[in-house]
Amino acid sequence: PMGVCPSAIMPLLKDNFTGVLRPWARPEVLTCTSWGAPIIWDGTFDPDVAQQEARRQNLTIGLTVFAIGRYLEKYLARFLESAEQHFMVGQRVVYYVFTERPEAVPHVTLGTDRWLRVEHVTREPRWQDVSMARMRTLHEALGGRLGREAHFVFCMDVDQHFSSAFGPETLADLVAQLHAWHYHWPRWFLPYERDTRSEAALSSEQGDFYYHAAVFGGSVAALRGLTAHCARSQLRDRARGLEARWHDESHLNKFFWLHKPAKVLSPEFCWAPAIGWRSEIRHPRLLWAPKEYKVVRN
Ligand code: 2GW
Ligand code: MN
Repeated sequence: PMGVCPSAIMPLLKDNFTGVLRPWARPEVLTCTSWGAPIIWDGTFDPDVAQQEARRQNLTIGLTVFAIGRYLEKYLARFLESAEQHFMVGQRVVYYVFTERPEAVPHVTLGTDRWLRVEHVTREPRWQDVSMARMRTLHEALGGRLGREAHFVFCMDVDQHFSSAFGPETLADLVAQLHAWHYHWPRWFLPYERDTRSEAALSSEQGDFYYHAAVFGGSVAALRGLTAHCARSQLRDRARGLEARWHDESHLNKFFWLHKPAKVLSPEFCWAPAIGWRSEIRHPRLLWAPKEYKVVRN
């Protein structure tokens, strides 16, 4: 859904972390949602304003990532090393790595006021459950030390790496990521769960965008609500013998339909190089690793 921001909601496109946004700087893409949330594209925000505002608030930003089974050796080191180069540089950052093998977590040299905590989790036998169990584990972590020490948290997949600055311009109470493969499709075509028996179901008249579960974030309180909703919905589906089409991502999309994100990140913030060149993708910040399902899925 491309188009220029309706002028009636332009005055709302301002937040602490971005100052006054410049949605007109990118007339070829949609820079705000129908409910007035900014969609952050390269050129529409001032990273220095965001940086100063985050410093002024003396924020601690959490970044959670799961590395279970072969994903640990395959992806974790590059994810963390690239985050050191590009994720919230200049802010206080705490990484939370969830794994069943804490001793195998690679040593990564951290910058000043950047911390890494390793949390032990048990491994789910089915791969679908490895992904879905994250919601419950995150909910518990947000209710514990992570929730006490961070103001804002991003939750990410590990099979990707940062390629350029991912800074405090991305912060808001509830943040959703446009899915690189689906941002330009009409909504009836989006891969939402359509089985009306599922808690994740969306009808053809529902859904704003298709969001990617590889990146979501927000305040601790908002993420407590998000993770509780998704974990509960997954359990209810399971009790009825159902599993949503894209697992936790389907439930996340239902949550964001019911609770609109305060900020939306353009696909530049989580880009899939396999898509190839697109004129509107000026400045990718996080890149998917190539999919090697046969190697890692069992
Ligand atoms: C998951 C699926 C198949 C085989 C292995 C795994 C797996 C995932 C694993 O063995 N170990 C592991 O740590 N994970 C974690 O779950 C890891 O953090 C990974 O990035 C995340 C999601 O799995 P992933 O990246 O293989 O799934 P994608 O890239 O196809 O992701 C989308 O769809 C998923 C649901 O099917 C999730 O919603 C994910 O957030 C989406 O990006
Ligand atoms: Mn992934």
